[in-house]
Amino acid sequence: TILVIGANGQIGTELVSELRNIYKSDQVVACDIRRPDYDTRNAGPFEFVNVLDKENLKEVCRRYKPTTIYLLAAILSATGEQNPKLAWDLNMNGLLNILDFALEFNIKKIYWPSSIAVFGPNSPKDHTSQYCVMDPNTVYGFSKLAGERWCEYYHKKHGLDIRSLRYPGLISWKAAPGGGTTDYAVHIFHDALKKSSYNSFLSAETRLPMMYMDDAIRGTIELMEAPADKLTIRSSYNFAGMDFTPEDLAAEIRKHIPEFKLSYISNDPRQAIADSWPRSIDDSFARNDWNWKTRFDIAKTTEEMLLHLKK
Ligand code: VAH
Repeated sequence: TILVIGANGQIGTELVSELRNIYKSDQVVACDIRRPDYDTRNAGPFEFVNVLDKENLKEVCRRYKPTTIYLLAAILSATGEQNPKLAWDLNMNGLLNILDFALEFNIKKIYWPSSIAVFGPNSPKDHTSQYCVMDPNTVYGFSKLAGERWCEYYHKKHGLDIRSLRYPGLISWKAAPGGGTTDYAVHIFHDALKKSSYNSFLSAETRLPMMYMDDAIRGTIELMEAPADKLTIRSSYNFAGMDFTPEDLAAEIRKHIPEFKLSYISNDPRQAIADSWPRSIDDSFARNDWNWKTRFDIAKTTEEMLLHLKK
């Protein structure tokens, strides 16, 4: 069995569906602290799991004897700044609990997401490479960077097969994003269809790395299925799709909704977070090690988002 913890989030919702398409539905256990919305996914087993509750985790592991765990439960960048200690506790101790359970229950493979938020104001901004100065200044960012170090440590020291990607901002229509700095790139599509306008919390020229969810899910599963001996990175892989500014995205939306208007909010705290992150990412290790190739550019992403949200 496969456990997906944080199954109701933006990534989990789509990952559970895809894993249930690939494997038998009853082999994929969706776990979350909230009940899932069964209308939006293929039904299959669900368990209440809080990664910070070791007894609860142990009980679920004993019952299902998982061979693989995807740990997606986390507090993202913007929300994390409102509750720094809670973000640290969940992001860090949640991971440490799972790493220890993986050893105790002999779990074959673990997936844990990192983020481009591991980079900071002194990291190179363009084509940011896998190895460079990293000085993240959000709790989310440094919890992910510390988590990456733990992943590599458990791999080296205990031989644990743990795999990870540094996701860029993820754009999707099935489930809402969960309190990140890149969320504007999802909200903009909802508002474009609802009122032909959007008030952006990031400024016109803020360029950030982004990816369409279909690519993110495919890349995640490709990494999980890659032969272990091909993987040269056991912290977390740089992972890129596209990069754009709010202005670029508005221009793309206007190809479908010519009257679309974009305005800007000033002084939003998320601007400073965005300014500390890379504008684009060099993901050559992912391309070389396990043949990563993105499929969705800004035009295709815009088309898909508008099409699905309109329904
Ligand atoms: C956030 N979407 O904005 C997340 C992410 C690329 C950043 O990890 O916090």
